[in-house]
Amino acid sequence: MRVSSKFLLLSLLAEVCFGKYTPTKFSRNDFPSGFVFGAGTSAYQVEGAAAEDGRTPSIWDTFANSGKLPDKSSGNIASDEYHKYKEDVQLMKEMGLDAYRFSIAWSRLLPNGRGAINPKGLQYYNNLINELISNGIQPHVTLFHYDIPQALEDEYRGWLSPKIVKDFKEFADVCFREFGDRVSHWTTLNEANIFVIGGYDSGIFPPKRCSYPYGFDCTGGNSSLEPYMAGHNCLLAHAAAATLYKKKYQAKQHGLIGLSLLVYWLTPLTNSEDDVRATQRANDFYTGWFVNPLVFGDYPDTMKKIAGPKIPSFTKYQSKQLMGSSDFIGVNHYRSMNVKHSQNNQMTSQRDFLGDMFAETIEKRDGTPVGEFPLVPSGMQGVLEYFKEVYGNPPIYIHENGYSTPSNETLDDDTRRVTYLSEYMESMLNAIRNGSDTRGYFIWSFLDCFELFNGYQSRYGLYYVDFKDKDLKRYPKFSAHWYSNFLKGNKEIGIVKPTESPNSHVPQ
Ligand code: IFM
Repeated sequence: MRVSSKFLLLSLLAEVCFGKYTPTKFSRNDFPSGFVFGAGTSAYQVEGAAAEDGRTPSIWDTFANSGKLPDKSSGNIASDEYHKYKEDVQLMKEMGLDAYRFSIAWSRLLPNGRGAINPKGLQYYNNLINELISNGIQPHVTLFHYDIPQALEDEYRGWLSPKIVKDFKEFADVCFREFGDRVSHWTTLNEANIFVIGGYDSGIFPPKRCSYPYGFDCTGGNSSLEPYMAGHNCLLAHAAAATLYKKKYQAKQHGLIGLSLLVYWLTPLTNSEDDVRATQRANDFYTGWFVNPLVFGDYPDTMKKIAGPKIPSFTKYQSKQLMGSSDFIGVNHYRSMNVKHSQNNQMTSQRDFLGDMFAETIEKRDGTPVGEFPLVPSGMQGVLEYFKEVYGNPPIYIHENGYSTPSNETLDDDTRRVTYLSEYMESMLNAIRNGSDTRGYFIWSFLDCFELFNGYQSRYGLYYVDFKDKDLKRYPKFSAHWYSNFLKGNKEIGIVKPTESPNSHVPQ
């Protein structure tokens, strides 16, 4: 049975009237003027059409098509946004989004990683951007989201080679030149820190490089060394692209450019000096690794001391280039961790990147039952205030924040997502009221899509996608209605407290 949006809205209103929910304590008018609310996706996770119109594989295609994910799925079809972008933009418009955050598939635009532009790829992104603009939605574009062209991985091992800097800059140049007249916000790399740790230390992400015992089923690699090399090249590639944008395009295109990271809120497990120090180290290794070079021009001292010669150094020129390279930091925040000091007696050269941290992280759940996505809203305020205090309050966009439910989710499971989102947004508002320069918030994800860890086994979307339906029909979840009401300034229907859920189901 397909349940209409009207039905959902009515049940939602009924819940409010009969007192099952309490109204949200804030409305969008409480946010600074110009604050941007949106939702996001990434190319490989939604586009599909993986082998269509001249696109070539990226490392993510290779990773997914090796059949290693729990459900043996891939993004070959995904949510088919390549063909359904017009429909999706209409849904965004109905929802009232200010902005859509999406990424450009490098290998769709430049199938060889460099050189000839694929005209069909160019056409697709022009169409998507034009459709967004003509519906009043700002495009916030990411250049790299886990999907380097396989051609460059094969040629020189992608992010491990300094050659990537020139190729990334060339790809960025094409994007700025072709799309920059309509794009207000560019992000060079998505979650650079976690992409590198997952891809080159534990090997759980593409390109699956790691060394035993830090990862298994590795495609080759060295977990002690490669994360530092790949991270360094990511920073230099970001700096090269951002400098190009600032010199050649920014004055006429008036956009902004930044880099995004996944940021945990880290707190010591106990008050012991050991745990407090371990927390600072963990912050430096996870976040400072990228943010210190962007703000202060160099890696954190802790990292340099512990990693010694494993961590490359910047020239004076590189350091200067990095410092001016980001107009904003994109923060992807989902989870909070307690940190415990851990002793590691291995020699530096044998320890992996995570071992160099001398810290163990333990997920904080604040009472959320195991099996459910943890709800620790104070983490959002914690992260934003950390940036304010440690990094001099740089402009921040929350690029991702969202709630995952299992794949057998029905629309009526969605009250927990609404609780999560509203409480994290309230926490963000508290940080803004305390002076944080946070300028935008994007829910991950706009619609259900192919997930990094587990294919279609979990769902983050505001829109439910029926992956069993050949048309991949989209259905608004309860959270889609909730967000839409919030965006339209309707305070009363901003639901906070979950009790029972509306009894609507989509076909399974
Ligand atoms: O789906 C991912 C996204 O690609 C990167 N950030 C985390 C999301 C949820 O796991």
